[in-house]
Amino acid sequence: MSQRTTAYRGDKALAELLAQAGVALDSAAVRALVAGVIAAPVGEDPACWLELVAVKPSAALEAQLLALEAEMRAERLAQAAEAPSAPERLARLRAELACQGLDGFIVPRGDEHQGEYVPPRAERLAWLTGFTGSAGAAVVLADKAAIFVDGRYTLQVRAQVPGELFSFHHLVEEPPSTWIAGALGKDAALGYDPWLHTPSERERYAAAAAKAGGSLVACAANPIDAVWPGQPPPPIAPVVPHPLAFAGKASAEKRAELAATLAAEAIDAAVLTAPDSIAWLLNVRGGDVPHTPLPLSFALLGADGSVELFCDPRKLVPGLAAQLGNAVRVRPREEFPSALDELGRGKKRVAADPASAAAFIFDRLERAGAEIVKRPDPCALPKACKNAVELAGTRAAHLRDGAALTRFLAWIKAEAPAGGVSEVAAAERLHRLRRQGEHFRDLSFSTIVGSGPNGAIVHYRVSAASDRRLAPGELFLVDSGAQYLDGTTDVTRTLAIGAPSAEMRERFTRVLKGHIALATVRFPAGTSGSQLDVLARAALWQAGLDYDHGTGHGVGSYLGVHEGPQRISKIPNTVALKPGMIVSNEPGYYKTGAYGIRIENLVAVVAAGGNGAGEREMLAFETLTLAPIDLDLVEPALMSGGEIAWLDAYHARVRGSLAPLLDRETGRWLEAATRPLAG
Ligand SMILES: [Mn+2]
Repeated sequence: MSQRTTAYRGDKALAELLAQAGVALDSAAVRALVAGVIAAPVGEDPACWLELVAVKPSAALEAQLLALEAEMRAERLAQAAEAPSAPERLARLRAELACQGLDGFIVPRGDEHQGEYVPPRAERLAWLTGFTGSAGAAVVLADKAAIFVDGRYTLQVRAQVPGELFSFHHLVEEPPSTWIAGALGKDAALGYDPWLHTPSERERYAAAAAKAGGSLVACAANPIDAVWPGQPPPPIAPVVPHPLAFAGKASAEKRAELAATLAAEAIDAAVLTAPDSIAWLLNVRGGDVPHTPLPLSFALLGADGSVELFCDPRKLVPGLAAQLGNAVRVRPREEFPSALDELGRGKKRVAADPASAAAFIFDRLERAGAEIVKRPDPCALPKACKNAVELAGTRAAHLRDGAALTRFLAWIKAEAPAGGVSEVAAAERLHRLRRQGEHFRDLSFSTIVGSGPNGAIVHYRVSAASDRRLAPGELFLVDSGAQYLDGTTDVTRTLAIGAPSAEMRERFTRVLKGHIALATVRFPAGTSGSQLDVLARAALWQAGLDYDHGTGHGVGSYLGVHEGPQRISKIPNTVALKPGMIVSNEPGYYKTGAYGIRIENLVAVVAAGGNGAGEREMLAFETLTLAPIDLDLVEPALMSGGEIAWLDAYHARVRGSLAPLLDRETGRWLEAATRPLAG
């Protein structure tokens, strides 16, 4: 027990304090609220939720609320320790399925928003199987069960999931639909939760079930929820305004512009299911999932620019509803299905995005009589094209982020060769350095620090078990980023610890050549990221090398570190790169069992300028990220004069921009680390 923590004095004492403060909630309501609070991630300000109870709680009330929270967290841990065993969990699910007349059930890793991060409540796959990876699925039948993960998680799934209960399969090479087609019995009913699948996923499963002679059946309620004792409630993190000083455009203006596009297509309403779209449209931010300031919610945008926001009203900080204005009506999340019915009864034309909206929504609209228009989320493209204020914000955020990263890199280069730095210690130090920056709110994902062979594992996450010390002669890869109020960052640097081998220098330089080719390209308006992807790979291809991940993803403005609709990838993508879009430029090279290399900067799409004689509108990239690229790994003989000039100019810019933010010692280190290669 920390000495600062007061003991909880009981519900009666709390009720008295609440009454004294004029708070309308009773202690049972406060307990329900706290249950939601502890089902959300702990942010930089762990006490921020107190505002949801009282604007200015007395010291005594504050202490009791925090004591209650601590007590409930401890209870939750104790409960988790007493969770039923894996065979018991599977047996309970099978019994529940039998009760519902089902012969099987599909358990995806996902929530109602099909997002990358999910709240604890939606971690059904982890609860059932023990597998905690970020992607995967399981299928449970009466007599067998299977779990599907991709190449990242082949080892992890075997360590976490009992092989006698689940067979292991590759998510892509042997997907659940293939397994279902072979394993489901004739006339069997395979259940699924229509909130957790898009219509196209559902079609794939339905076809697989039909192939086996069975059928796919929508469950009215998720059967896992029925057998999961102590399943966390939906998360409650404060939804706060995102000030105009950072957002750059008022919500009313965004809504009016989108409304005009809907009206032009004779669409009455658009269903918004992506919380980042809703956050952007309403200029609000939340904290319901890790590393992305999302308010989990749904919304309906009307062709008149009005919005119905389906969100737990307890999450809204005082005054937010007033700030949203009369055109934004907050309704409880539970009323969302009936609002879809209302649209159907009115025979409305309703837009929904088949790539991200749940099958439930399409079914409900259709059944109620709505005319469904399948189109991309109307917020996705305008959200991706940052306005001038957002771009100025991200530039400012990148200065702070670059200074923190540079202090970190100087430290690693000095300390690691002696063998005194572990991956975990490195990640913690970088977090501490970033936290000192103005407007810091969170990391934008959990830091990837990979030394030696760990660097070759593309989505490596360090754990106590895998932690290793950085050693001379190895490469060290650090992929990290932060959420600042004015921008989201994502940057990867690869460092030589001690002296690198000639092969490491050669491979690194090829990755760098790809990075520079993409950073310096000029391209006509209308070009998509897929058309540019080859630039980042050509120098590797020449040597018979490649990397198995995308080259660039969109990045939000104090929102998701991964966002669409644009991307730079081998996978076809027809979305044109437009001015204001932020994408990553992150080619890499990975030698299994030995080392990994990645060089990642964020870039913004800008008008190319200059070249007035040109006939076409040309675009280019402005590099946003400011941090030195390790010259110990650069082989100048492999580079053209133009490439060397780019690197020198970039380093001069890094030095000039960051020097005023650095202490003298780090400044001196940066001076040397960014010395020009051209004489
Ligand atoms: Mn990235």
